[in-house]
Amino acid sequence: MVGAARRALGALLLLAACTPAGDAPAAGDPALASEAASPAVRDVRVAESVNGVSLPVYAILDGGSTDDALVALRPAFDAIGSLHRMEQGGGMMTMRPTERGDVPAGDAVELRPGVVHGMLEELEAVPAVGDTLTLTFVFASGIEVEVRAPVLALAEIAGGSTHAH
Ligand SMILES: [Cu+2]
Repeated sequence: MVGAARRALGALLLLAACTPAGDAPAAGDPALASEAASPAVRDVRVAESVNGVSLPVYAILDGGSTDDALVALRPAFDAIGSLHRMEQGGGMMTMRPTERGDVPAGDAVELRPGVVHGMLEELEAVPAVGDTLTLTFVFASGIEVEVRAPVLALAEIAGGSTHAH
């Protein structure tokens, strides 16, 4: 029953996340983009690894004055950063790498498991709770935002949804 409820919740979250996406226009003229208020990154948190292999990245992305998209997550340490998205397929929610997470102008987008989220994999050393990681969020417009993010216990992260690959 718990599993079914969790899957149903996942489907709702997916719908909520997909509704505003639509056709995001490609990044415009760089000259215009430089005048626009850039997207901002806040509240970045990394969850402890539950499988000893990967760590999901949570954040809130505030859209700037033009539509943009998160296209990469670059760790400042020896690891691979990627973006993941939940997809409905054959009655199951599955996790897939994705190229981008849309960040519409003036909108706040939450990155977390269940919807689009970041993932750190192939780490030389798996960070522990209490560590601080430096990550760069790369946007389609070319804007890069470097942040320092704490590694938190799952219980400390809102929702506390477990996430294993
Ligand atoms: Cu994932």
